[in-house]
Amino acid sequence: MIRSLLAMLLTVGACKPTTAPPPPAAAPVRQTTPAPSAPAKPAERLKVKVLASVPHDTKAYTQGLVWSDGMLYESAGQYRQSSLRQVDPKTGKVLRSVPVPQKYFAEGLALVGDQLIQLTWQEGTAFVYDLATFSTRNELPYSGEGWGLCWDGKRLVMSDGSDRLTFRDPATFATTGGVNVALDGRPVERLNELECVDGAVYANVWQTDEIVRIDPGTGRVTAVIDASGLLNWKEAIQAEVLNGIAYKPETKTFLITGKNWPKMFEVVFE
Ligand SMILES: [Ca+2]
Repeated sequence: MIRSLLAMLLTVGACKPTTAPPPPAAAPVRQTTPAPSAPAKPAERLKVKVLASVPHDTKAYTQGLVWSDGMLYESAGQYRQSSLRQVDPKTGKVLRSVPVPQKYFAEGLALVGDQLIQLTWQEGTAFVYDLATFSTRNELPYSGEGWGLCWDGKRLVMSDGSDRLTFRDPATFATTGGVNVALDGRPVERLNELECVDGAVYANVWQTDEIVRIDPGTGRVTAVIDASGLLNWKEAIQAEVLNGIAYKPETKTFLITGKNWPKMFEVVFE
């Protein structure tokens, strides 16, 4: 029995090919270590194309600008002059204005549902207003400076004058994350007024005529928009810096202005 089994195994063994089968055609060499990351695509360089202009209150030291349902909402700064305004975008006329208490310097503005949230510069207080009545509903504390604010549908995005964007819960104002902003690897400081648009964040860069478009997932600046030359020299003498971006989803256009500017501009970036 054992002998016959052995004989059978030997026979099977003898049937095996004596040489190994040829290797399959050589497969392309796969890198086992990650390739060096490709250099990030350089930021786009865009310009502003003006479609229309309307008057803007030169008394408004614009710190926040928001579009909603055919109306503009504006936060104006400076101590003893700060206010929350509703502005007719067709005429620039201020339809409503409520003063902010004198000890506060109002800053960025965002609309969350039926509430407007207004930052203050160094006072660590965000005012929450009822959109319909402009009455103050709440005050939310935070630490650090307040500059720009926008709402991306899920979270507030806030700037503080540095290269940092902080994400916040709209109900509690608690920090939920953040990102540092860089253009071609270099930090972009002095991020000011913000606008959240389709997953991107647009930011004025304080004391420049530039607006940057930021990927808030990585902090990378994906576009630099040159918004210089909007005012003529006579207008520019009286005006402070460019600040204020609002997006009109109906027309996919932007409204931009500046602190104490005599005009607002409806524009596209291209
Ligand atoms: Ca804005």
